[in-house]
Amino acid sequence: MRPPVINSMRPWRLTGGSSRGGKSGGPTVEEKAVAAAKRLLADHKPLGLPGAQEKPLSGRGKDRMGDTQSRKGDEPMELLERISEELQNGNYIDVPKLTREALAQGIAPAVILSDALVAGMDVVGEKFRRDELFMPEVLIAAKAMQSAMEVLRPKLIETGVRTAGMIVLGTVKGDLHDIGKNLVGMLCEGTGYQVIDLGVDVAPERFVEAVRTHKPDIVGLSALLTTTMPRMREVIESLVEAGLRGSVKVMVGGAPVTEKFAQDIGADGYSPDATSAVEKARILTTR
Ligand code: B12
Repeated sequence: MRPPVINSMRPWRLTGGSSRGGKSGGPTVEEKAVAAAKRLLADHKPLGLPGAQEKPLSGRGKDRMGDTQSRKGDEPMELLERISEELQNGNYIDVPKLTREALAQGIAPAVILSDALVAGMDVVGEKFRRDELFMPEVLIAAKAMQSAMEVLRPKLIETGVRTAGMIVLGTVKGDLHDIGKNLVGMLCEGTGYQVIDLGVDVAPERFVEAVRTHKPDIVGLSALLTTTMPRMREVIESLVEAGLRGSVKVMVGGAPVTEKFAQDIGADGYSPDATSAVEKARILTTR
């Protein structure tokens, strides 16, 4: 069972904090939905439903936990498909287990990453784009991806698999919104990028310092407030002043940010959502 408030709308598309419910003094629908998504990310707990603490949400309200235990004798392809499927279900408990099993079967880490995890996340991204999945479901799938990445990361490093590139990510100074940024970070990480997350309220000097230290391919800037959007321009100007602008691509995003704004401030790329942010990152890092 799921709380209807989560599945009945896409809260980030609403405008105005009092569009539903807020007038009574209680939290608005947006606040509740976002708080639930944040809880999921912070605690690995599925929406705080009574009796559901041990289990993640699975696809379309159906509890699939019972049939996801490791089965002996899975063929490698079948196992990869199961990982992909469980990732799409947001099964963050079994996805890392199955990933371990795939490694134990001798499947190459890079194959698990591309054919199971990234393949699953691609489906999630596509369904999200078509409004068939909602933000909390995407966040749980991303969490499943993160859990599997924790298993895979050391193996990928061991086997010398090159990452797709490095991204330094942060929400600009004065802005505390980080849900969208985190989603972008997770999907980028899930598709092979090394992500260094500087957090929220990040001053231009910190972005500059991080570029100097880590030499990333991309700096990703997030802003959710019209009042903090100008900080993005300041970051770019600071990179120019530090003589680092030529060495790094700048990608910007956040609800009020537009393609035109990105061009005006001299950014290299803009994306309206996490899925297209990954595509944009790929374009920027293969140029
Ligand atoms: C949650 C929320 C909060 C939470 C933030 C919690 C957190 N940890 O993030 C809290 C309660 C703290 C908060 C505070 C405030 N908020 Co607020 N908040 C929201 C809310 C409801 C949802 C934002 C969200 O998470 N959306 C979901 C994510 C997934 O979407 P997203 O952030 O847009 O990210 C996607 C894309 O934009 C893109 N993206 C994002 N970042 C990046 C980066 C890159 C590089 C790329 C490529 C793409 C990209 O990909 C993401 C994933 O698809 C919005 C309303 C709304 N419906 O958007 C208001 C909203 C953003 N807040 C608003 C305001 C005014 C405030 C406050 C000033 C309120 C106040 N008076 O105190 C404060 C400011 C605090 C501060 N200094 O930052 C306004 C902004 C208005 C404006 N035009 O500036 C909004 C629009 C509400 C409204 N309609 O009035 N808020």
